[in-house]
Amino acid sequence: MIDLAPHVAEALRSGRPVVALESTVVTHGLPRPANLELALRLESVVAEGGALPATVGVVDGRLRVGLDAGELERLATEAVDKASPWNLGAIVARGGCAGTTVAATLHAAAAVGIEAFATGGIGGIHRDAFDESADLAALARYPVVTVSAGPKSVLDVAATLERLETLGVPVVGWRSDHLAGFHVGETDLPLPARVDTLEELAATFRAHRALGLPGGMLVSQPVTDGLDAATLRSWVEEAHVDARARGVRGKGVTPALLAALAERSAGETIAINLRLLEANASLAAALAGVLAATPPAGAAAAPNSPSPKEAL
Ligand code: PSU
Ligand code: MN
Repeated sequence: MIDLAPHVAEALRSGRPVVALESTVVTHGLPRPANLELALRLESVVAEGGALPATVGVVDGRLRVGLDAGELERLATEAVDKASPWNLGAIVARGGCAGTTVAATLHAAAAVGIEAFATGGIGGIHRDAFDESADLAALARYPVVTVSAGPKSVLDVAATLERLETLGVPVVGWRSDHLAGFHVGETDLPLPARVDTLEELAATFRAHRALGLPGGMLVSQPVTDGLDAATLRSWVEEAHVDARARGVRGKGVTPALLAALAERSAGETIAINLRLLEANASLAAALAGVLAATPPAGAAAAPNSPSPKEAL
């Protein structure tokens, strides 16, 4: 039931670096037309970083890995669903279209053997009790490295980090000691590990897997020139008041909060979101290069795997 684009299949077969990209950020995370521009831009950033981009989404009842430009345009411009593991089967069964969340994208990436994935901010624990993103369980389950700017700033970020610890998801700070705060560069929450080179990043993931530990790893990359924490906090408070007043529930909560933040900040949160998405795609591409050049012990190195990119 998973449609793997032939060029992505070929790249994976020959051991070339591939980066998965999600599409809920396109369908529900950003306003039009910035969403489509961003989708195409992220693919270019991954390609410039020496890896093949594979954007994941659901089109006419098929879970597709490696959407083409026409499919991306449809997802960016049509009213489509938001697919997570709990509704993915239903959307496929009725032949629908959807953006895939981090959780659904991780499932697809793992199913086809993609090890590197870039998103903006991950879902996590909301302030309202029992609203916890399926992203957390998926990070704990699928052997993929997710590059993010930390949990989205509308969340209870400290609780989200605690849950990642409970779930045994390694959270690695990219050139930073504290968890990235999505729209703010760094939070004051210390991380269990910091790395400063791509080789250390790849080695950390390989060690996690070689120890027989399940699931993936979360890379936390602070955005440059993020918002001041106090300013953001006041906008987040207002965004929650807005969402509560409108009675938003369930999978509508995250998109509504992000839209409210964009309005409060006169678009500044969107500009930061676009910037961190590009930075994460670039880091994921470079990491994919190193992972392709250093496959796990036991797996044969690809004959023509590229040398790791040194630019970062
Ligand atoms: N990152 C962004 N913007 C987004 C998302 C991530 O910069 O809109 C999406 C991801 O697809 C993530 C989802 O999986 O938001 C989380 O939604 P929820 O909180 O309902 O699990
Ligand atoms: Mn939720």
